[in-house]
Amino acid sequence: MLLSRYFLPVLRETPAEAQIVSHRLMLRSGMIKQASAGIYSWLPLGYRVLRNIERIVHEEQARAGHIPMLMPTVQSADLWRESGRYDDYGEEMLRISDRHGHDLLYGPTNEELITDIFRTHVQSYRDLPLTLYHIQWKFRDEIRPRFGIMRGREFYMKDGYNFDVDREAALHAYNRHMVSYLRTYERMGLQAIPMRAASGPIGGDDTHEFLVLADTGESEVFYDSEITDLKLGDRQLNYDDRDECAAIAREFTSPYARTDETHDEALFLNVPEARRRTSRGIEVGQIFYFGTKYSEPMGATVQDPQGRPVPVHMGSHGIGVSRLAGAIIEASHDDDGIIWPEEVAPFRVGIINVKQGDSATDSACEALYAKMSSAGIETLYDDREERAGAKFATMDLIGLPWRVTAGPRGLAKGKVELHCRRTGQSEELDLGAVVERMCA
Ligand code: P5A
Repeated sequence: MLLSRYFLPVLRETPAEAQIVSHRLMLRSGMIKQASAGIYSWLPLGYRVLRNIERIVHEEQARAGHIPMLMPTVQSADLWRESGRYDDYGEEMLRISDRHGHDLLYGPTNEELITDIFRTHVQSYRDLPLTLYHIQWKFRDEIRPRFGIMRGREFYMKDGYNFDVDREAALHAYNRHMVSYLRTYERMGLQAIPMRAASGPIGGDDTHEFLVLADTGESEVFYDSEITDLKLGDRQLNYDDRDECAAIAREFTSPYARTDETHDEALFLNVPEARRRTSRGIEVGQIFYFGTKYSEPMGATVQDPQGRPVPVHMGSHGIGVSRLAGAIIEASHDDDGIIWPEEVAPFRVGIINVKQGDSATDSACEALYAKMSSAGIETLYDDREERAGAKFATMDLIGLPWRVTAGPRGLAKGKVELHCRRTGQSEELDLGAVVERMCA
């Protein structure tokens, strides 16, 4: 992408309304713009990040055997009356009525809608296990939307729903989601710690939230520092293996880790004092097992092997896709701007032409840009008539992992500078070796 033709409305001033660093940096780097309270437009740079986060979520869901689909944002109130949640959900639900006077709502979550799809099409235990998911906008009329997209009213969520013949099978789905979520967050460069939590309006007793530690997080958390040493890494996983998933879930949930909602001081005191930590965290996901809470009132049954109708056991699993963009920035930035992990970066490489208008420099940059693009490397070429200093500041702010700087002095020797945003290290490189180096 040529920056001269892109839409990157970078702000020089720090917007006064932004209280936390991720919100400030998202506004300054032209990623988002508030449309109204808690509702945001994703400008081109932010949209690229959102798509990358979404892609990682899809890839990891596919690996776990979960099936993508798409449900609407607007739902009928009647389904929610069947489960009893239409009244229970309270003021967070945005209620709408259409021209015929039918009650509709903008979905805050989709347990009812998916249960209706299931009961219409699935009748036998032979069709189980089944896990369906989608990534779709949600609306919750939060009393205090804040921190930009971190606590929005409209936000983008991956929500998945498992259907299983009994509790055992459903608990495997729970563990499988836990493992696949750990992997999803690690790919985004995040450590998200599963913590025993409260289930709120979704229901059920078994639930874990995934928290990224950050001073600006909204939840107070209590944990054993040992848990921060755990990493899934590149273990080979068989998601169908119940014991393997259960063992990993046990490994990651054995050290004490709870949010303030479930914190138990007596249990916490069993953790050796030197390892006791109190901190804050950003909730980037939550998984639930709630058994037959929806299937029973809504009549979602399957025939068991003896031919008897039994309500299916269900759970639901959510990832805050839009919130993750902010959480990643909270976890990865410096005074100059964002430091994107490779997999979510809006572009992998930025090229800076320090002497725009100098024909030799221009043509070297253009040739490099063309070569990078044809090698499939997502590249943003700053070809604007701007001071070099301003170009560097913009690149640092938007946080691309790599920067190639080309100027007449280096090019006279056939050299450019390659700079790594994360380590801050630079090296001189032959112009002809850049693409190979980026593909290594
Ligand atoms: C699980 C999927 C659910 O809604 N039903 C379907 C279950 N869970 S949840 O914990 O309430 O939400 C899942 C994740 O969505 C993110 N999230 C938000 N992100 C931005 N702004 C909000 N107002 C907001 N509310 C929830 C969180 O990451 C949460 O873990």
